[in-house]
Order: sequence, then C-alpha cells, then structure tokens
Amino acid sequence: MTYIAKPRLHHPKLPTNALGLTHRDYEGSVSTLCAGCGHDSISGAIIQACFELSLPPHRVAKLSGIGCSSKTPTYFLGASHGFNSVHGRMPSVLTGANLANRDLIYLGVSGDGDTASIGFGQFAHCIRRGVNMTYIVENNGVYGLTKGQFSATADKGSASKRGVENQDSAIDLAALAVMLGATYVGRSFSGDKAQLVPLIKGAIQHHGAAFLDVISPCIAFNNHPGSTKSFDYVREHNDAVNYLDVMIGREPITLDQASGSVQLVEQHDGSVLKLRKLGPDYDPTKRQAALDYLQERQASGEIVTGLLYVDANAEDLHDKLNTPEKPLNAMEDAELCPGGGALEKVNAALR
Ligand SMILES: Cc1ncc(C[n+]2csc(CCOP(=O)(O)OP(=O)(O)O)c2C)c(N)n1
Ligand code: SF4
Ligand SMILES: [Mg+2]
Repeated sequence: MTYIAKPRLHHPKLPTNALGLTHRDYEGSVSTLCAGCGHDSISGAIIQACFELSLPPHRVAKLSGIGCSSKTPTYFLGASHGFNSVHGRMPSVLTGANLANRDLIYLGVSGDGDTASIGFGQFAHCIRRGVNMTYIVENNGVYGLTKGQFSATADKGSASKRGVENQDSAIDLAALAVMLGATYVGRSFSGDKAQLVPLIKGAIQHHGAAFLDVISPCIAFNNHPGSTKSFDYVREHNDAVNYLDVMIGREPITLDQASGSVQLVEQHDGSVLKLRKLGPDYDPTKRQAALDYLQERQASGEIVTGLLYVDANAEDLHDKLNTPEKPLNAMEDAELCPGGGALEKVNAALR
C-alpha cells in the first residue's frame, strides 16, 4: 500500500553501486497492484537497471499516463522526479519537460490502452521527433484498470476471459516504433529479467527515442487459455533474436561466445551493446530487415523479443532544433527574454 512506508533499515552487507547506493535506494512505495501482475516485475527490472547503471535518482524524471501500468512509477525510484499525467498524454508532457531541461534522464511509462488508443497520436509524434527518452509500454492486451476490455494490441482471434473473440487487427507497437523513426526498439517479457534489465540499461544509455514493448500479463483479466498475452502463451511462442549485455565506459569487452554469434554496437556516449545473437541472420542495425522479420514471425504466431532495431548514432530533438545546452531553469532573465529589440527583428523578418 502506497501509504505504508517501507522500513528504512536494510542489511548492512547489501551490495552498493559506484555511488554507494543500495538496491533499496532505487525502490518506491509498496505496490497496490494485484499480486503476480507482470507490471510489478517490470518495476523490479527498472530498479535493477538504474541500480546497475549507478544513476543518481534525483537526475531521473519518470512520467506516465493513466492505468495500472501508469501507476507503477510510484513503486520505483522514490527519490526521483515524477509526474502522473492524464490518460494518453504522457508523451507530450515528457516532450515539454525534456525541451525545458535536457539534463534529466527521461523515463516514460505507459500501457497498451494508454499508448495504442487514446494516446496513439501522442506516441507517434514523440517517437518521430526523436525525444531523448526511454518509453516503456507495459503491454497486457487489455485495459486492466477498467476491468479487462480488449485493447488495440489484443491479437485478432484471441479470447477474452468470458470467451468473447477479438475481431479487430492488433497494433504492433514495436513495429510501429521502428517505422515511425525510433532509434532503439526492443521487445521483451516481464517474466524474463535476464533479457529485460539489459534492454532497459541500453535504452537509458541511448541518445534519441528508445522504445520498449514489454509483454506484461494481467493475471486478473488476461491470463487464461485463448489469450495471447498470458504467461504460458508468451513462454511458448517467444522467439528471442538476441540477448544483450551493456558495457559502460572503459569496461573490457570479453567475447565469451564464438565471435560469429556476438555483435558489438557502440553508442553515442561510448557505451557498448554486446549482443549475443540467437538468430544468426538477425542484424538489428537494419531497419527494413527488422520490419520484415517482425511481420514474418508474427504471421506464424511468434512473439519476437530482444533488441529489434538500433541506430547508435541517432540525433535527438535538441540536436535537430539546435537548442541551448542550459536548462531553462538555470538561465538568467536576460537569456530567457532577449527584449523588445529581438522581437522587433523577428517581426520585421516576417513582414
Ligand atoms: C480521458 C480518459 N478516458 C478514459 C479513462 C478510463 N481509463 C482509465 S485507465 C484506462 C485504460 C488503461 O489501460 P492500459 O493503458 O492498457 O493500462 P493497464 O491498466 O492495462 O496497465 C481507461 C480507458 C480515463 N481515465 N481518462
Ligand atoms: S488488473 Fe491486471 S494490470 Fe491491473 S494490477 Fe491487476 S493484474 Fe495488473
Ligand atoms: Mg493494458
């Protein structure tokens, strides 16, 4: 329960990271979600990723919309900035915050209802603009908070808990993100922390729009036979194309697999993504090939997971707009308002 504070005491021998912080320093309030909800596992993976990256919690801004998924930022990174916005409006609030202060690390958390229906336009535009963020959709194929209606990511032919068949085509958010111009796109499963934690770490290190579609079963309304977002279905149909390691700074790169099955991708900030390739022909640096593979596997009922696409030298929105480095809240009056003369010049140029 969010009003029950977690005890501050912890075992004195808990491991610490480079900042001297423990895992506990990255936690939030006690979760109020149903016990066993996939979303709680994703919160655990975010905590683990931020701890391992030694992120200063006060440098992170977490934003969300409305839904069980959008409630989760309360359950991790309790010492970070947080804003629980309106249903489907997280992307525009995040874009505004990012434009005002590029120094923070932006984490957008949303649901399949929040992103693929009411917030669909917002999602598309913040991805195509290349806002520097990690955008995570906790995808359960239903509106969990409002008691289990099909969402737009529910597969055609999948059955609701009451046995009603979904007649509409599903929206594949990961494929759409690739198409819309996201420069880091991954898909994973809340039940596979070994794959999910490094994907989140790589997304946070990425400069540009990073999008993660995480299948996250709703145990209350969408975990029955006939559902294609249940724990059993995802385990049986998971086609993992790769597993990732993320190396920060000057960590030595060790190749523990045959080099043919390992792919190294160096990102903008010097971090290296080390991909243990499972599908030997899958190359995540090729946008069109990624789309073809996603559609081909989807047609045979498989769920492709792993790092699906990355452009390691991407530009973000600030690079495109050539905005000043300094956050707006650190500027003096004279910088924020150049005066009437400057306005007169702009107006004259438009006459
Ligand atoms: C403007 C507006 N319309 C509708 C709702 C009702 N509503 C609340 S949450 C939700 C859907 C949430 O689904 P999803 O984003 O998939 O999150 P989940 O609960 O499944 O994690 C809806 C339709 C609302 N809160 N605000
Ligand atoms: S209703 Fe579904 S999505 Fe919401 S907390 Fe319960 S299991 Fe999770
Ligand atoms: Mg949902």
